[in-house]
Amino acid sequence: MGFMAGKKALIVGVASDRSIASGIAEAFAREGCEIAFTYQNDKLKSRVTKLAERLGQNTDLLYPCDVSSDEEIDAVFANLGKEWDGLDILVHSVGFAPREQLAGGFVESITREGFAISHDISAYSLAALAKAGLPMMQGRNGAILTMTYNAATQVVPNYNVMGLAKASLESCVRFLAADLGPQGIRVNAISAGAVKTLAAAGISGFRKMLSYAEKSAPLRRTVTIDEIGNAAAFLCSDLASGITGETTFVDAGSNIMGMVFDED
Ligand code: NAD
Ligand code: 0WE
Repeated sequence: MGFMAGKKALIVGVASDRSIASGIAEAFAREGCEIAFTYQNDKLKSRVTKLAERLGQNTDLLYPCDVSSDEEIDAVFANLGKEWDGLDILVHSVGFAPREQLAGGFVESITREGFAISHDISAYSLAALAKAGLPMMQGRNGAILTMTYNAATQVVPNYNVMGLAKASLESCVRFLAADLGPQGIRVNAISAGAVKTLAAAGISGFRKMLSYAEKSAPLRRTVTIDEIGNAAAFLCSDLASGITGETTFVDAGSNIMGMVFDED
């Protein structure tokens, strides 16, 4: 029996088989967790359906949810509440800034609108989902997990306003953890190393970033979505019952390096 047997999870953020959320779903399913999913829009519905089928999950538990809409967020839990008597786990694996925010200098690229959108979709949405999901999560050792990136605290070229949004997201994890802890709900983040997903496609210089990680990370490689999924399964399971408000790195050790020398 898996270490998540009997748990019920909602996963937000699957867009393809390469999504970090797909790696998380894979590990959750393997450990015996039941999973419901949301999808951002109709274009992505069939991909999420295929993943749910492959993982042997109930394909009735798939709900549209653009996290910029309070109505869609409310509808997810109204509908899920008709199927499940409660929810143990909420996974938030969503990040977005308008593409032009992620290229060029920080000052040059940032706009009021780019700031507002990136913070709304990438940071506020965690609080919004936690708020709407709270009634279903009460009284059952719940766990909430989000995905962040080291550029929240260390400057990474071109990540720009997303770095600010991730800093806000990590702070949100701590405020949620403090607020929901008394109700038995734990809130954590995984800070993942760079992985080639849709959100990384078309980012200029992304290949260079992956090869830099292969040269500089203590493990001399990048991480896989399976490795992130395994850490996520641990953090959302009762094995992590003493851990809340934390940001756990799953990055092959990259974040510990203060300086890196060229090996050749
Ligand atoms: P991905 O493109 O597969 O996933 C991003 C998800 O965000 C998609 O499912 C997309 O539908 C969703 N999304 C975007 N805007 C949305 C909206 N308005 N409403 C609902 N959903 C919306 O890419 P990923 O790399 O798996 O990203 C998942 C998370 O992991 C993000 O928070 C990202 O910042 C974080 N992360 C990624 C990396 C990396 O290198 N890929 C590293 C560290 C952290
Ligand atoms: O969080 C991310 C990706 C976030 C992201 C990606 C996109 C691409 C498509 C947010 N918004 C958008 N908007 C789009 O239109 N990562 C951690 C991956 C990533 O993205 C970078 C990175 C890394 C690493 C962007 C610049 C520099 C490094």
